Parts: sequence; structure tokens; C-alpha cells
Amino acid sequence: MTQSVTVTRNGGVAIVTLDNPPVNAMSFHVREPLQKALLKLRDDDSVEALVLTCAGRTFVAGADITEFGKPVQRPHLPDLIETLETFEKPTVAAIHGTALGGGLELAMGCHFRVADRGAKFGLPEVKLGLLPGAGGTQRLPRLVGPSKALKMIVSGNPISAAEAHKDGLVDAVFDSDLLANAIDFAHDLAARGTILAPVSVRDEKLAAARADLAGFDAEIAEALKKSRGLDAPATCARSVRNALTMGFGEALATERNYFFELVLGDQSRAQRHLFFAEREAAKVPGVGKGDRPRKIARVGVIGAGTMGGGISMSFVNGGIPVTLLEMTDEALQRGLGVIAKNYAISVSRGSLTEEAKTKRLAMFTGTTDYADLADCDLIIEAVFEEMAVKKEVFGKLDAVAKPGAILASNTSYLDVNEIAAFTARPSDVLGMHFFSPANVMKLLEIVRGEKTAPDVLATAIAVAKTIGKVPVVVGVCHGFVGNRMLGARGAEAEDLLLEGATPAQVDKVFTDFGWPMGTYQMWDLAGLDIGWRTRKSLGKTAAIGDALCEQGRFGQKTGKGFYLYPDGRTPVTDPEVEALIEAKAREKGVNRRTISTDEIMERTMYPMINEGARILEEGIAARSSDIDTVWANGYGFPVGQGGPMFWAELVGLPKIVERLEYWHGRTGKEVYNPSTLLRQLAENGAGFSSTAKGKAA
Ligand code: T1G
Repeated sequence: MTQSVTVTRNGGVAIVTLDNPPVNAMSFHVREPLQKALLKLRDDDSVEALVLTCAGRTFVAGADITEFGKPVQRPHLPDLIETLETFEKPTVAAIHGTALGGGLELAMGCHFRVADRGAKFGLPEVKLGLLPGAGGTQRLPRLVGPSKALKMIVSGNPISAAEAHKDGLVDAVFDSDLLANAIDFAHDLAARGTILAPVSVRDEKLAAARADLAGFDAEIAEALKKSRGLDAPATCARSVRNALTMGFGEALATERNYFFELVLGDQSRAQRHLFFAEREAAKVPGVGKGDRPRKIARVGVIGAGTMGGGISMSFVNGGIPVTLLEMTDEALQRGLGVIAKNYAISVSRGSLTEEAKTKRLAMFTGTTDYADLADCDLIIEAVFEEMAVKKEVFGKLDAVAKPGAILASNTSYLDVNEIAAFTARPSDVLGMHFFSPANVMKLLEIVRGEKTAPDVLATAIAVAKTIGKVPVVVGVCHGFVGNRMLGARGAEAEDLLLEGATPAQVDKVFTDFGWPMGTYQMWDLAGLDIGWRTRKSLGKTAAIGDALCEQGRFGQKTGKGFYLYPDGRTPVTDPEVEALIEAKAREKGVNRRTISTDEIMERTMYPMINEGARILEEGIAARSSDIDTVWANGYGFPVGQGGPMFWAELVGLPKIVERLEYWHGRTGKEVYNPSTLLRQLAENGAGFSSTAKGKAA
């Protein structure tokens, strides 16, 4: 047997162990020897039962995603599952870690499934723009019922072993000695001559939904509410529904056809790109396996405002206690009160138990005394965005923090090198830029200072993963990666309105593309007064934005900005704003005209791509897929479009350069001046990923 598949015996029970580090993906070099082993064992009369298990940290985590888009070599995963279903002796999957995608589908080809208490089960294919393509949409409904299967497959979220056991996906759960218990379980099945029924013939759980297709269709409509612009969720739902209206064989073949339609599509390619891009981002040039992360047992957070509170919750939610410091006890208590309220809301929504809330609140220590930070391994400041304030805070931190403590700034655009220079330990200083709400948003921009030590970066990446964030290491510049490109995307927002567009028209182009909202709605949400204050400090003006602020129209928080918010949240167009825009255009002698969707895309998305190319040129981002990871996890870039740089390659870099040159010629604005890198790639017919130091698939 190859090392990927080994067969051992325990009396009449054959144990088949798969070993394909790191996650036992069902690569071809596993599938081929496994099929051979199964066929041999099936026909071996000395074998009374079979246990299928995995070496390493997890059961099979799915098909091998790197094989998608390439010719698939037989045996296919469905072939293996079909072989398992022809066994006339008990087959038992012994599951630890995560049985995901094709891994769970393989396990459902067995008669029984037993699991370790900590195991998880899921069909996350939808997150890759796919659907379970090896029988998952047909076998899962037969084990847990169509309603639960629909929710699991359309969301792609895993469930625990306890839930899987309750729902009938798993037949037994063990607190320890999984394999020994699985072997006993198999011996017992054989000894009792258990009547065997492959999952594919068990229809009892489908009956109720078959009798009420209209009811199930209502469940499908509910499940698809959030899947704006993506094809896979609806395809998943349709395939699960086929279990109710087709025979097993026909529905299985139909599922396979759906799979091949999706796997060859741009959306799945985009989502698979982001899957690997996110993992690639954690591989930082100059940070090697020898740079061991420092232990982070306690975190200090300076500032209990919106950001400081959210950051603190992120660490506590990840199991790391926090010392939260504010200038006054009143501000501290206010911050702790907001945190307690946030947890109470989670309890009321059922996403957190009362017990967990109490446990988490006990992990906060409040103080107004810097000396109380002396035992913190990492201290993050989330104070006012002014360098003078940062200087004062880092000076104090340098005095009280223990040797080896890491000092991080949550600044969203200030110079981290300048901040590091406020201390005597610049190699222990970096930026950790969270996105609001910090306890929800996944992205964490880790800002690498000139002197930041490699093990400090390794620590920030490791602790980011511990608290469920997606880390991307970025260089020092104004706005780093995300906000710098956001500025470019919005640079023409005022002139588009003056020249003839309306806020609603522009924002609709954005939401039709798949953004959660458009520029003007986003500015209303953030507060127009923020930009107004910044422009005044820089001596800049924005005709429309300034006029709105002078009228006290700061956006959602004042009930009106570019839009009206009669219910406090939903934007409604305001004729007064359109009149204001027309008046400003007249003042400036701008002749308004019809603005097309293409023009709006070219004057927002293309400057953003151009800025991304400049960021690559300057080494602020190590690879184009890091930029895609920033945008997918920090700004709601539609995952079906793969991120700005991936999408740009779909559009075609030569076309983008040609249109940038047109607008540069027409407006003379630097934001349209094609970067050298973009021009070079377009001329050479190359893509951004050719520039990367580390490549995503
Ligand atoms: N195929 C190939 N490589 C994979 C992989 C997979 N399925 N899963 C992980 N890797 C690589 C990953 O790129 C990284 O590589 C390393 O393993 C460790 O991963 C037919 C069609 C299992 C929860 O979607 O969710 O089955 O960076 O850093 O944080 O119906 O990996 O080390 O070079 O994520 O401990 C369905 C995807 C596939 C599960 C572990 N399955 N994987 O998380 O490690 S489609 C999935 C995960 C399918 C069938 C369909 C996670 C994990 P490198 P990691 P982790």
C-alpha cells in the first residue's frame, strides 16, 4: 500500500487509514490506492467489518481544491463512495477534526459514522462557489432531513459532533479513544448481524417535505435571502430540492452536472482564488518558520471607545484576557458598559449563552493606571488619530511595558515608523489596523515598520488567527492598502455628481456589482463630518460634501446626508440634494450630461485598480492576492468577483490602461495616470499575479 492509504486488521475488522497531510484532502494519490483497497476488502470473506479513519489532525477535509479546473483523474470521489455503498458488511467512518465537503460525503458513503466529541461536520462547498458534488445534496437530507440539510449546504457552516449526533448524521460520539471505540463499534455490528441500509436508500426523513413542497420552497426562499449575486447558493438549494422530486440516481447525476457547471465558472474561480489568497497572505517575505511567535497570554488595550471596545472583545472572544485602560473611570465604565450591552444582545439573539457571557465579562480588567499594563504581552492603542496623542501614549507604554511586550497602534493611516520612534524598542512596534466593528470584521492589516522584528510579525499573524481574524501584512504609507485604494475609488465621487450623475444612480452601479452599498451611502454611514474635518485640516474643499455639512447633514446619524433616513437606516433619495448638486454645477459652470454605467465603473473601479498597482510597485503589499484578501475581508468586495486585482485581470489590463489614459487625457487627474507596473503588465499581456513574491493558486 502507498503511504497515503494503509490497511491493518483487528480480528475481522479491517482498518483503512488515510494519510495525506495537512488535511487529508482526497487527492488522486489517495483516491487511487483507496479504491484498490476497498475493492479488495469488499471481496475478502475474512473481513467482517471496515473502519475508515485518518492519520494526522483531521478526517478528510474535502476534495483537493488544487485539482479543480484540471482534468479529473479516475477514480472520482463518487466512484469511491459507490464502492463503499456496495459493501455487504458494516462500514464505519471514524471522524476527528473536521469532516468537510468530500470528506463528509465519503463518510456518508459508509453505513455508520462515529466521532470524537470535538469533531465538526460541514459541506462548505458553497463558500468556494460550488455545491457538494459527490452526493452530499442527496445523502445529507436522508440523514438529517431536508430542512437541516438545506441550511447546512446553503450556509456552508459546520456543526458540532453533538449536533450531528442529535440530528442523525452521526451514530455515536466518544470522549476519547476514537479508533478503539470505532473498532469495538464495528465488531459489535458484525457480531449482531446488523441489517445494513446504504444512506442512499433511506428515504424516511424525506417524506414530510415531499408532502409539502410549497413549504420547502418557502424555506429555500428564506435560506437564499443573503446570497446576493452568487449562483452557487441557489444551485445548492435546487439540488437538495431534487432529493424530494427525483429518484436517487437521477438526482445524483443532476448534482454532478450542476457541479461541473459551477466549477468552470468565474464565480467559483474567484472564490477559490480568495480561499488560497487568504492563506498565502499569512506567508510573509522575511518571516520564516524559525521566527517563532511570542506567547500572548494577556493583551492590553488603550482606549475603551468604539474601536478599543471592539478590539478588546475580539481578544476575549478568542480566549485571551484583556486589561482595558481609559483616561478616566467614567470613560472606562462607559466602555465596559457598551461591551456588556453587546454581549447581552448576543445572548438575546441566542448566539451566546448566559454562562459564556459571564465568563467573557470576567476576562476584562479595567484600569486608569498604565502601571497595570506591566504584565501584558501585547498592548494595542486605539486612541485619537493624532500623532501628538500617539507620541504621549507610546512614551508611557515604553516606560511600563515589560521587556518583550509588543506595542501596536490601531492607527488607520498614520506613519508607524514615526510612532515606533517614540519608543526605545522600535523592533517590538507595529500597526494592527482593525476594521469597525472590530469584534465583527475579519480583516486585520498588520503594518510592518522598517524596524519591526520578524518574530513580532509572526506573533501578530498567529494571534490574529487565534482571534479569528484574517491577517494581511502591509507596508507604511498613507492609508496602507485598503483605505489608500478606497480613497482612489472615491476620488471622482464629487465630479461624477457635478457632471450629471445622482448619488442613487452611482450607488446602484455599486450594488449591482455586488458591493453591500455604494460610496455615498457608505459616507453617510461613516459620517460626512469626518471627511469635512479632514478636508478643512488640509485646506481642501468638496463643493457638495462641504455644502451638506454646512447644513448639518452629516449622514445617517443626523437623519440626512446624501440621502434621507426616515427610519434611521434606509436611504431615500432627497430632491433637495439633487437641487443642491445642480446649483453647485451651475456655480462651477459645469454642463451636466447623462453619465453611463460604464463611465461610473471606469471612474471609480479603475482608479482603485491603478492605486493597487502602485501599492504593488512600492512593495506596500507583497502580492496582488494580498490586496484581494484585504478587500474581500475588510470592505465587502463581492467574493464572486475575487477581489479588485483578480477582477481587473478578468476585465483585461490593456482595456483598463486604455480607459485610464482616456480619462487622464480628458481630466489631467493623477488618479487616472496609469502606474508603470500596470502599463508594463498590459503591454506584456501579463497579469498581476506574475508580479507576486508568493503566489495564490
Ligand atoms: N484542498 C487542498 N488544499 C487544502 C484544502 C483542500 N480541500 N483544505 C486546506 N488545504 C490546504 C490549505 O491551502 C493550507 O495549505 C493547508 O491545507 C492548511 O489549511 C467534491 C467539491 C480544513 C478547516 O472547503 O476549511 O470537497 O497554506 O491553513 O486553518 O463535494 O483548511 O499550508 O500550503 O486552512 O487548520 C471542500 C477547506 C472542498 C475545506 C483547516 N472542503 N479547508 O483549517 O488550515 S471542495 C473545504 C478548510 C469539495 C466535494 C467538494 C481548512 C480546514 P498551505 P488551513 P486550518
